[in-house]
Amino acid sequence: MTEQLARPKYVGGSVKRREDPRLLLGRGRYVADINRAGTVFMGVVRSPHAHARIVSVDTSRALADPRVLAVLTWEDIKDAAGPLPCIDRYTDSLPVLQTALADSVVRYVGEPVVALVATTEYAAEDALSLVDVEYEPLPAVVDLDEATAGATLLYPEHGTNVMTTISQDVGDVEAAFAAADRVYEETFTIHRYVPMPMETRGVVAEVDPITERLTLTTSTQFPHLVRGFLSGVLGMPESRIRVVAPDVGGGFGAKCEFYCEEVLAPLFALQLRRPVKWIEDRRVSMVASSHAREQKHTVRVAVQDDGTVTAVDAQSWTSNGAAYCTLATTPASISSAMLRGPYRIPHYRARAHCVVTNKTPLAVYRGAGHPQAVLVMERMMDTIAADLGRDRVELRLQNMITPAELPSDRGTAIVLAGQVVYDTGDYGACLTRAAEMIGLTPDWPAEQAALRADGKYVGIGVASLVEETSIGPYESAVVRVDGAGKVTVLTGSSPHGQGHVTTFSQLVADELEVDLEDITILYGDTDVVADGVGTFASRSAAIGGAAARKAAGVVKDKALAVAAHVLEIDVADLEWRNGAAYVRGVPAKSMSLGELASAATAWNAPLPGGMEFNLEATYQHQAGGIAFSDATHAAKVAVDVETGEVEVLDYVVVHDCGTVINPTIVDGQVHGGVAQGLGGTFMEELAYSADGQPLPVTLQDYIMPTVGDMPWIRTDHMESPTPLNPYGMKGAGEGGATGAPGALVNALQDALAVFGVNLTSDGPWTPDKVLALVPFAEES
Ligand code: MCN
Repeated sequence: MTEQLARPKYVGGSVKRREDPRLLLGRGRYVADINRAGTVFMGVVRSPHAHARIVSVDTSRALADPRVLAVLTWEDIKDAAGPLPCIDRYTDSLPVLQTALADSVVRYVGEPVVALVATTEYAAEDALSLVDVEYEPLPAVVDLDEATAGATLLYPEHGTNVMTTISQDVGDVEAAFAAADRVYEETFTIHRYVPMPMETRGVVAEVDPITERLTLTTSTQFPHLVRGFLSGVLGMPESRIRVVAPDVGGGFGAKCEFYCEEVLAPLFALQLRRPVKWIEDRRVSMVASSHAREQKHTVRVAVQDDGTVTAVDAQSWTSNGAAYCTLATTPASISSAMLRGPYRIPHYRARAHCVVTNKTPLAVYRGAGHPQAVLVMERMMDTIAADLGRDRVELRLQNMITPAELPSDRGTAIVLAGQVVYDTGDYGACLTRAAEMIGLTPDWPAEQAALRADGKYVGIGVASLVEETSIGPYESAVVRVDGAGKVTVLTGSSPHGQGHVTTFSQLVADELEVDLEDITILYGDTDVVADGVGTFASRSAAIGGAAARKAAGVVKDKALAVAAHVLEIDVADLEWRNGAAYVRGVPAKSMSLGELASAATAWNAPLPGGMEFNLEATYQHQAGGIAFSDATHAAKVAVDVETGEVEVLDYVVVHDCGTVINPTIVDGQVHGGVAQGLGGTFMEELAYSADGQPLPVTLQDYIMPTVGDMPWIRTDHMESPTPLNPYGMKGAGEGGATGAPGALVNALQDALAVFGVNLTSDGPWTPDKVLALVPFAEES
């Protein structure tokens, strides 16, 4: 027994975010805040055409401007810079990679064609109009069906616009359909929208005059991967490149991409030996940062009369835009591997086609391919329930995988992540709780009818999901303690809003039993943190956090060994308490973490058994599989049938991300994701004209939700720890975005079902589109 009260644990507590005071007081430091002496500014001439041949490029007028210091065209860079990588290409994917500048053909509006550097930002912007590019327009293909049909080809040499087809085959689909009592078939469209981080992208590239190394400061989610990509593209050893991600004002997937500007600015810096800066404006951000979501799905579902769903046969088409970017096939891969969500459905076939179109390249956005899959499956569950006259919750529960059936190998695979084997969770309990909280009980139809009799069109929708999180391969951490007993943690998980400083401190503080304030978390600089992977796929808590806590555990063991050595007793006679090594039964005899760190330095007594000096440890946590989080979203909406406006009256998320480190942070993650799902469902659309011009290019015509549009979100947590790390955490960063479109569209469907509607799109359900569903709207 210890003499002192046990120290309260931080993990599981709603500790206030440690990073917020600095950010809220305006002391954040983003790429745009970096102003080195002698900085020059990059501008990029972009294609105004969706598809055109470049006939000629004449930079003489720009070069004649005394403020213009250098210009790069394709001819200048073609030998210096290789194609930009796509890391999720399937082995049989056709090679359609981007280059830092277009070679002979442009394939989307916004594609970089020429880059220049001038003395000021204004001069760089002015000089763009001095570059003369002659184009010969080619027919553009923006429609997914037309692109798939292939009458117009983006890469004629491949003879098709379908660059990859991903297959998932589980069980015997043909036999299941032959034996089915009923078959439901539907086609769903999912529109294009964008991640839209508050901070746009930006880079500063500079060459250190002493070491001649290149430093790229960039607003990225994965500085270590950027270092590797840049090394590959420029053929420059990684040891000569330092990548820094300072404060990053959101990424949402758009910044786990490697972009042309991250190659062009370094090329100029190497040439001019001056710091080169580029900051993306919002207009450029909307055409030059990655786009998301756009897919079409056709599904056939085999069902028995008793409600058992036996098989799904799915085809999907993703509008990948003009070329493969860093994470090009992941959305299609995830939506095809995860379509069945929490449901057993023993027989499954999917063919997911990645199709090039004359639009901005499409990549991952919070949830990647999950929100699309959830929308499709959850709409089908409602359709089947309605047709069979079954309760929607009950039908779902009948088909849901139970805890007793876990772990469950689903027979599908996700690119880069591996086999889909659901680990832990109680999907039915999540659904039951969410349905209860929102009021989707057997009494709901009667309540709804009464509201309708009163002229109110109110609907409830649910969407249950299982999502891939915490994918590997590993994350690294270093934990070191100084002579003052203060702890420094280096992590490869480079945050951009998630609150890692707080949650990683909680994990390490609990392991070492020290105060949060004693811990400094460092990240985002490849020279400071030698090794890392990055922040995406809701992986940081489960992989990076586990690595940090493990490293702290190694440090603790080392500290105990040092204490045993100094105190000349057996390590078994020591115990770790309150950040110190205590001799068991002799409370007065102890050594603090600071004393132990001092004792472990080289100028003190040699350590036993060749132990390395200093209280420091490095740990790589390798993910032994995918941790699957789950949730049920439930939304209650009211439709104003006179105006088409939809009000979200109530919103519930019951979420299970394993062991919760910080409930407030997890709630915040869920809320943010729901806001993005709500925006996509009711407002946001990056639409294109038939000839490939993006229609909204400002935030005046691309409508985003504001706080006034947000419902009060009620969350509840369930905790099914994963066995894939010693502490049980799974990912929490994307579940909010993943479930929202499905729940909201199902709620809208429920509200308007009386009109015989069948919603087969994720929206955006703007008032005019909603009004078009109301038969008497025009007459009134
Ligand atoms: N957390 C926790 N308990 C858990 C799981 C997570 O307390 N069981 C905490 C984590 O410690 C972390 C946060 O919740 O502070 C999110 O953790 P995690 O789910 O591991 O996700 P990542 O940190 O890897 O973040 C990536 C994820 C993704 S993929 C997108 S997209 C996204 C997101 O996080 N983009 C964001 N959340 C975002 N939040 C902000 N503010 N900005 C973005 O761009």
